[in-house]
Amino acid sequence: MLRQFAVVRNDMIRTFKTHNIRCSEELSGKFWNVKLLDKHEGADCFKAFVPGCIENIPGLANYRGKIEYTTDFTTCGNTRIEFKGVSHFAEVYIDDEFIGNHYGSYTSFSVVKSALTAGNHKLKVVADNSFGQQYALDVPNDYMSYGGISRGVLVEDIPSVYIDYIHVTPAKKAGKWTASVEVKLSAAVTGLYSGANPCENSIDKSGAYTLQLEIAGVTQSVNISDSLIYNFEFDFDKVNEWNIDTPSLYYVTAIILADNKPVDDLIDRFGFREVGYNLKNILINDKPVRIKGFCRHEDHPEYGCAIPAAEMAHDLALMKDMGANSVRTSHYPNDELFLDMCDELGFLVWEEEHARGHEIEVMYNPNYLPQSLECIKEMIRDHYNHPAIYIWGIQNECASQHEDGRKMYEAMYNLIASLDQSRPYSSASCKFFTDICQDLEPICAWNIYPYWYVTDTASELVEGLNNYVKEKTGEFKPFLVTEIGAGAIPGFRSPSLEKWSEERQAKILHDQLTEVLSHERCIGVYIWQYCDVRVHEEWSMKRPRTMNNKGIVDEYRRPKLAYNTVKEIFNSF
Ligand code: ADA
Repeated sequence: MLRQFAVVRNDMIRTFKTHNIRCSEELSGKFWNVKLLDKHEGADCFKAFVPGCIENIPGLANYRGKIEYTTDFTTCGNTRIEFKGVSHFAEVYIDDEFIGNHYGSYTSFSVVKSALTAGNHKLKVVADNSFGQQYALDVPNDYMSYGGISRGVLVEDIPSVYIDYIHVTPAKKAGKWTASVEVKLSAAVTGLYSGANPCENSIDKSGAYTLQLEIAGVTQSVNISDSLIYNFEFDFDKVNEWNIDTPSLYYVTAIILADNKPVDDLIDRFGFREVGYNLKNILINDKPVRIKGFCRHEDHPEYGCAIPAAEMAHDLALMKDMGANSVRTSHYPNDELFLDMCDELGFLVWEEEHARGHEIEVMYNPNYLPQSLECIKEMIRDHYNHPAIYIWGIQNECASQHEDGRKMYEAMYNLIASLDQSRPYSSASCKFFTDICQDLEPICAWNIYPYWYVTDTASELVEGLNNYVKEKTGEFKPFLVTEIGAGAIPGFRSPSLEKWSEERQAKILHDQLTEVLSHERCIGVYIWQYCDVRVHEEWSMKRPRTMNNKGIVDEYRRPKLAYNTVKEIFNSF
């Protein structure tokens, strides 16, 4: 039995309503009860706002261990609870019954509990941000691995058969736009659903179920059988394309009707755009775009990785003010709310799965490849429809020089190619002249730091690495600089341009960006990085303030001298 009305309040989880029929409420956006389960100073139990990071609770900046969150919710029967991100391991209980667990801070998972009695029930989540072999992707790193329910939470009433996701693949054929749509259904069976455990329960065919799909005023229907996947093909006479200057968006709505009565729905959003590339540009609907972007961590001194919507919008405003047209989600899938904003602004996204700087010893952890593949599955399942995402990235600066590393890269690329044929993929490499994975990827990407880490000029590095790729693969390939930059301690001023001064950073960025964007075989550049971010103590001897200080703005988004330098250069190319 479903509630007679759809309560939809998820305004801080997506920038648009995802249901008109399914009763879906935000469980985040309020205080939950918290109990610390590992050693710490101060109180054991208190209330904490969700979403949030435990490290932003006074006195808990360095908490490592388990955190028990509890809250209650009301339902009428089959209940689905979706978590957009729990850092970085979650065990989920409903009325103290263990439902399942999930590893991975940056991708969503859901739990279903069927046939709950109408009324109030208890939800318990035990989050864990400790390090260990069982959490292969999280190590003390050059960014902060936070703890807590760091993204939104939704509670929903679902019927016995519900809509799991909708994937829309737009394509231009003979000058006309088409859309191939895949809708996946699932049965409301108790369990935890994730990349490794997708909702693949057989659905009950009793009753006349129909699946109705509507895009841009065109509607198609199909009878539901025992299949979980339904494919539709649409042709359109005239639509508005999604481009970076005119980012037109369309909704797609799927509805399940039982005996002609709507019992479930899902609304998602997409844009009519195709991604291409050549040796000079990324092509969006055949229009050339030179990438001018920033690498951005989800990090803020007051919010940790649980960045509120207003700050996400402010970050995008500053990046656009500096003349950027793209952001790289270094080094993990981002909050879907941020991606919605990028879609609406026409701000291109290189989105990447969770990995930074792992050598082969870390990659040999038996959990590493399975957990990386699961992150990729969940990233693409959740973010497939975002037109702003033009490329999927993997394995930032991991062991791409090693034969066993190559095997894992190949497995990840094969998975991406099986899930999404509409986008290219790549990996940001620092293995200069030793990388053996460049033949696996359609676009080659390099992290270079001329005038900061190395004395080579930017031109020499771009020329040399282009030639290396040609030598290894037999051809020049589209070449993207995925990181370039220098450090500056905010407020350290030095007329003699001492290293770590703001003047020195501005000078280095000027030279780096001018040379890279002047090179004919470079399709674009991402500055490392947008803002200063907190790093782990283990990095503090190389990171003054225990921060990565290569931001063009500091951690409070206050501009450094390089801000105007970047603005001048980005706006002159
Ligand atoms: C690498 C890495 C970044 C950051 C950067 C730096 O390129 O990909 O995450 O650590 O170095 O600041 O040195």
